[in-house]
Amino acid sequence: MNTLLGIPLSPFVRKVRVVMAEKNLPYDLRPVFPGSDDAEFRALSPLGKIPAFSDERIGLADSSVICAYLEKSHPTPALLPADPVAYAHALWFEEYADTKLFHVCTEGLFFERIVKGRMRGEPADEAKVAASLKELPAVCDYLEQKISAGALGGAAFSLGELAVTTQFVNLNHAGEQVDAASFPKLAALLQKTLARPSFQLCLEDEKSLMASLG
Ligand SMILES: N[C@@H](CCC(=O)N[C@@H](CS)C(=O)NCC(=O)O)C(=O)O
Repeated sequence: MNTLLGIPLSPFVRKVRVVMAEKNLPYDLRPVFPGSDDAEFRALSPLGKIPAFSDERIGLADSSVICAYLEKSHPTPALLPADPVAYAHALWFEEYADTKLFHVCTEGLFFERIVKGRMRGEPADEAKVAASLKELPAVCDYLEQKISAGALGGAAFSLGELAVTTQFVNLNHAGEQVDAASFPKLAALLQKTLARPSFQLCLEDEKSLMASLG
């Protein structure tokens, strides 16, 4: 049985959940917070980061490693294209999302406003929030250009679009939206991706979680 350890509001946990939904793989979701000292979690994730994953063959940490494993072990439908250029683009946008978008959308906005502000009742670091909001247009502009160039948002849905979109979900949870007037292609890509049943399943769960935070 596939077991995923983590909490649904994490963009990296969502990334793996969407991959498993796209590939129609059943799994148990075990709620584990980042940094938990749960022994089974620590054995799978020595860095203490979520998600962690196990099945009957292997235990793993890191969403990119887990997604790569799922792609090899369950190749259909493919989320990494066969064409070398499209393959490299998908991997690059996964990397860009996991680093730059994570920094702006999740660490800078979601963590400050939701994790600190609403879950922990601590004041948000407003300087960090302001710096992330300042960085956001340049990040959106970069993605808009890449969509125009055909590197992102092509006909076949890939891990690239998936990884980008999961970070923007955290931006939305933090009360911000992509400016559709300035970045119409990016806004359309996100809207199309979020409408997929795989994302909708996650968003349904997350709606009640966000509402429970008050
Ligand atoms: N590269 C990792 C990043 C995972 C990650 O940073 N997860 C966050 C939660 S969204 C975490 O567990 N943070 C705890 C920490 O950094 O100690 C992945 O793709 O899974």
